[in-house]
Amino acid sequence: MKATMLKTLGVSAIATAAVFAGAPAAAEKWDMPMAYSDSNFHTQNGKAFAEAVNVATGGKLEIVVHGGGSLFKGNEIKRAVQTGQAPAGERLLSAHQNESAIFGVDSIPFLATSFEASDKLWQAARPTIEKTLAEQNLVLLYAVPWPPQGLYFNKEVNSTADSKGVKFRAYNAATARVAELMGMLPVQIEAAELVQALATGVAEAFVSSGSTGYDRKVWEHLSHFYEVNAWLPRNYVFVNKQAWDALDADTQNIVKGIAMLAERAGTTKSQQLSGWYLAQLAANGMKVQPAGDQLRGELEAIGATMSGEWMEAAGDEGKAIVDAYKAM
Ligand code: PCA
Repeated sequence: MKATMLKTLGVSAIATAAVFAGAPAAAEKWDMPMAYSDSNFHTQNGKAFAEAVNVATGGKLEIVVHGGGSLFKGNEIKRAVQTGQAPAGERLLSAHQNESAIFGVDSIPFLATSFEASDKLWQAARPTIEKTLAEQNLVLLYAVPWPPQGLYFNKEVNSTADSKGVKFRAYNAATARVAELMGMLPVQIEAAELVQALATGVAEAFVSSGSTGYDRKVWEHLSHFYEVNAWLPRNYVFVNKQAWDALDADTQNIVKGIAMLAERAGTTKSQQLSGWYLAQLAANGMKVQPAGDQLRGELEAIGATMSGEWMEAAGDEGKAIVDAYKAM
């Protein structure tokens, strides 16, 4: 880390000096679509990352963030980057669980339920995720966890008997499965469309962090948030392989160094804001509380079922990640 940072700083000083000396910099511009709103902390962190790259490369690589699904919608971003329509992008990692179970490693209920555990799980999973993405023409830069996931409802829910038949907004295969196992009716909806879905009754409940509830002001439609701390899913930032290979080695080193800092900075921010988001939900009239014993017990049973299903789907690679994580 230290050596990389020194190298990064050294390279950045040289790059800046070259610009001031009027050396021609072959400028590269990367559009970077992101799915979540401009005010969201992931998007803010992505913008800080882009800005740092712009500065450190002396404008040689300019990254321009497009938040809120404005350039490509959340569910289009990965394909756009794979095919080179966008050189870089950010997406919820577990949204690709239907392509490969490995991508869902961060959405196994109750496997890693704190920031510390999430860091360890990511450390254990990262090489495999990196390899899987490389097979898909993608280079992984960094990943940042959302705060822990809990349940949003428009009524008091003390057990799965209370949630039967509820229309539930899912953001990946795991959240759709949670809904099914709770007797609810899952529908896949991007955060960008969440408010509309709640307003029109397409969805009446969902699972997410306090962050998304706050960003989308869901207190206008929902009344209860149950803290479950079920998992901490990650957003990840990635680059098209050809776009990456077109950068010179110095620029690649700068980007990698700043990506490491962005991963740390984003994770710290997520943790710092975690309690604040819940306080905001409460301040805006929501009842924020831990899931009751009955509901909690039922969710843990659902979690055990889903862990088994994931282990089976992810095979030896998945088992190796979970073993490595548990040994940490
Ligand atoms: N917010 C994202 C994913 C996880 C989270 O906390 C969402 O609801 O889309």
